[in-house]
Amino acid sequence: MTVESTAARKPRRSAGGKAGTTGTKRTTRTTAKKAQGTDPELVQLLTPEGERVKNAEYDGYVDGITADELRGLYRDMVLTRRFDAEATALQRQGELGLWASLLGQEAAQIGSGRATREDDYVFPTYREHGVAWCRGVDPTNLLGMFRGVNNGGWDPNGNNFHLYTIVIGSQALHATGYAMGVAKDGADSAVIAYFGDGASSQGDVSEAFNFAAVYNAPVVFFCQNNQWAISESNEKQTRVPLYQRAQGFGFPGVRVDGNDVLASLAVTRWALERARRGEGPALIEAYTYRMGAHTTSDDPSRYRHDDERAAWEAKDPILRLRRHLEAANHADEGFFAELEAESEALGKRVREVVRAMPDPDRFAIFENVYADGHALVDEERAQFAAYQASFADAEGV
Ligand SMILES: Cc1ncc(C[n+]2csc(CCOP(=O)(O)OP(=O)(O)O)c2C)c(N)n1
Ligand SMILES: [Mg+2]
Repeated sequence: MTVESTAARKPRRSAGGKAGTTGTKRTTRTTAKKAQGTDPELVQLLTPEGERVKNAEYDGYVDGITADELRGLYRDMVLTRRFDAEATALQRQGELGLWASLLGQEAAQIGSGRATREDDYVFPTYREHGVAWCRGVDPTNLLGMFRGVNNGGWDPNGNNFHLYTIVIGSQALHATGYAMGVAKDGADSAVIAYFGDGASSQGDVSEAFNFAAVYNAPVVFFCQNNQWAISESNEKQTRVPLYQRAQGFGFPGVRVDGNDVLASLAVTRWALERARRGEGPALIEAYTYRMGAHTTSDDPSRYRHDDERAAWEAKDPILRLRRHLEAANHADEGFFAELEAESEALGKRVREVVRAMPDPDRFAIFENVYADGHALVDEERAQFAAYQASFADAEGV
C-alpha cells in the first residue's frame, strides 16, 4: 500500500510540532477549542457532523473499509456503551464495589482495538472495556474484580489481553518487556500498551519509552488523553502536547481525534504495522474526554464545569458515526432497531450474570501468593481464621 510506505518513510508528527512552543499558558478552554477539528496537529477523518474529511497520510489505512465494517464499528461502540452504563447502574445498586466508566472514549478504544491482530498482545489499564470487547473477552468477565469476587477474571493468554492494571503506568513497562521478547522470538506481532494522560507523568512510562526506543521494541503506546487524571487537569501533567513527548525519546508521536473511530483505527493500524515491520515504537495520543466520573467513587462536579462536558458532548463518538452512516445511506432504521434490541439483551445478560456470581472462598486470598507456601502467609491465614471464628454466627470456619 503506497500510503503505508510513505508513512514508513516519514514516521512523523512529533517532529516540528508547534503547540509545544505555546508554553505553560495552555488552558482547558484553548485545549478544548483545538480539538474542534481546526487543530492542524489532530488527525481527524470524521468531523463531529459525520463528514468524511481527507487525510493524505492516513486515508490509505481505511480506504477499503466497507459499509458492513462501518456498521460493525458502530455496533461495537453502542454495545460497549450499553455494557458500561449497565455496570455503572449495577454499582449504584450495590452489586459492584466500584466501576470505572469509559463513557466518551468508545471511539478511541474500538478504533484502536479493532486495529489489533489476533496475535498482537494488549496491556490495558482498568478502563479498557471497549478494547476488551474487541479482543473477545466476555464483558461479564470484566465485572468480577469490580464485584470483589476474583483478582482478575479472565485468562490473559486466552485473548492476548492482559489483566486490568490499577498501578498507574506500570503496564507500559510490562508491554515493553513483552515486546522485546516478541522481537527476540522473531515473531511479527506487535504489542499495545494503554494508559492515560495522568500516567504519562509516571516514571514507569518514561522508562518504558526509553527502553522501547533503545531496543526498537514492537510496542505502540496508546495514551487516551481524556483531559483528566481524577481531579487533575492536563495542565498539571505536561507543558507540551503529550504526543510530542515521543520526539525526545526518538520515535514518532501522533495526536489523533480520539472521538473519531475511523481516525483511531487508521492511526493505530499505521503504528502497529510499522512496529511489525521492525520500525520500533510509536506514541499515539488519542485526544478525547472522560464524560463521566473518574470512577463511581468520584464526583466531577467538584472540580470541573458543566460547560466543558457540554462542549465535548457535541463531539460524541457514536453520534458522529451514526450521522455518517445515515448520510451515506449505509444503515437503515431496521439496523438501529435491531441494535437497540441487542443492547437490551446484553444489559439483561450482564445483570443476570453479575447477580449470580458466587462469593469467593474467604481464604482464597491466601492462595497463589507463593508457589510453595510461606510461613508468614500461614500465620496470616491462621490469624484470619481466628478472627472469622470470633463472630457469633461463625460457621464452617
Ligand atoms: C502508581 C499509582 N499512583 C496513584 C494511583 C491512584 N490513581 C488511580 S487512577 C489515577 C489517575 C489516572 O489518570 P489517567 O492516567 O489520566 O487515567 P484515567 O483514569 O483518566 O483513564 C490515580 C492517580 C494509582 N492507582 N497508582
Ligand atoms: Mg486521564
